[in-house]
Amino acid sequence: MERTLIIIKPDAVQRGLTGDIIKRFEQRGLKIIGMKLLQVSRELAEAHYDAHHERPFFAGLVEYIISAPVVVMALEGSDAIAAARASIGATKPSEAAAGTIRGDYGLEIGRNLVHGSDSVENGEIEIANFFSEAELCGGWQRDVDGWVFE
Ligand code: DAT
Ligand code: MG
Repeated sequence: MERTLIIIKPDAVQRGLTGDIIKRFEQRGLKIIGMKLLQVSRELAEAHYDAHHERPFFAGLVEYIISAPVVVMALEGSDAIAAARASIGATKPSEAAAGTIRGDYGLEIGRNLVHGSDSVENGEIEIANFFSEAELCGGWQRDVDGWVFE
């Protein structure tokens, strides 16, 4: 089982898309093991996007992610990293396939609605950055698991 960190970004929360976005991951079969609404601090935003520190868009990216509350989710499932990123769509929403979150709701790269971890290792790191162990329900048995996972 893999784990991925999903961030429903400020634009999606402000636009009232939170419920629809959660629903897409849920109906895909990914299991929610942590979820909360929070205002991201500048320190946490800079740590989360540290890989992009040298990029020209870094400052704007940090301002965007701290501009309003976000909903963060830790999701678990087989191939959770790839499955979640496929549901999210291409980084640039104008190029994202219809049917993906970005392809259905976005146009611009700086308003691309959702984050999903890009590797198993980063998923674990990012979840630990956003959630304490006590906030995660890691071992919970979902009654439909046998109908989603082989
Ligand atoms: P993704 O969010 O699809 O994993 P990423 O990790 O490459 O994409 O970049 C993180 C975020 O940074 C992305 O969601 C939007 C922003 N970003 C990436 N490339 C950008 C660019 N060329 N111009 C402006 N913002 C960019
Ligand atoms: Mg990324």
